[in-house]
Amino acid sequence: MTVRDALLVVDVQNDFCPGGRLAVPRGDEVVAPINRLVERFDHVILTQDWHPTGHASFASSHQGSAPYDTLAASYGPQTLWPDHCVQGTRGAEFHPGLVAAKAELILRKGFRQAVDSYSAFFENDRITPTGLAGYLRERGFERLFLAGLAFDFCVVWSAEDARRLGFEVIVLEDACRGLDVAGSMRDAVRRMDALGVARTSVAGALATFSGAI
Ligand code: VGL
Ligand code: ZN
Repeated sequence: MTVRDALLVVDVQNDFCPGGRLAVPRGDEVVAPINRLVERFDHVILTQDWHPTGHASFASSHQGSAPYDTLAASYGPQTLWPDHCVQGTRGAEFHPGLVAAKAELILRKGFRQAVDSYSAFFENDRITPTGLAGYLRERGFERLFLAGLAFDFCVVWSAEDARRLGFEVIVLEDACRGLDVAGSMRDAVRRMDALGVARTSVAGALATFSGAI
């Protein structure tokens, strides 16, 4: 590990864990490996899905729509979800087991009523930046390690954008879990491979840190 490395922990929130409103199967299993990573990294950034009530990504906001339907939003196709991660609710809080105290930045996303934001870098209109790229560049980070939920939505979208923005990206696969909606897991792996997003295990990454790099 070098001073140019940062750990980006994506959306480890109650609503994405079993019992939550948009539960990722076995989503809570990412907490233990992520805590091991947090202990080893000098720089930790967390993202938090953070929607207002009645957000445009909620199926409940569109009459006649059901969760997992696709809606034609002004900016393109948008999957509709159960209400989740509503600002200020327990579901939007980080999983209570996550060691969040060390984070130097908590980046909230999806707070604009009409636009969703899977990626930590750009909203789903693909134009509006969240400011994270500027933050990372100004701090001198060049290599990002990603973990969290959901592998096939917010993790892959963030990983792709990070690559396009010129960062080196390593996804820690066993510290992620996915939703697997209509082949989205396989699709996510393909998209990562196509952009040169590296995939490895937590143990594999930590082992390289013990050696000199
Ligand atoms: C996410 C769907 C809707 C995620 C967030 O964190 O992957 N997925 N909002
Ligand atoms: Zn969301």
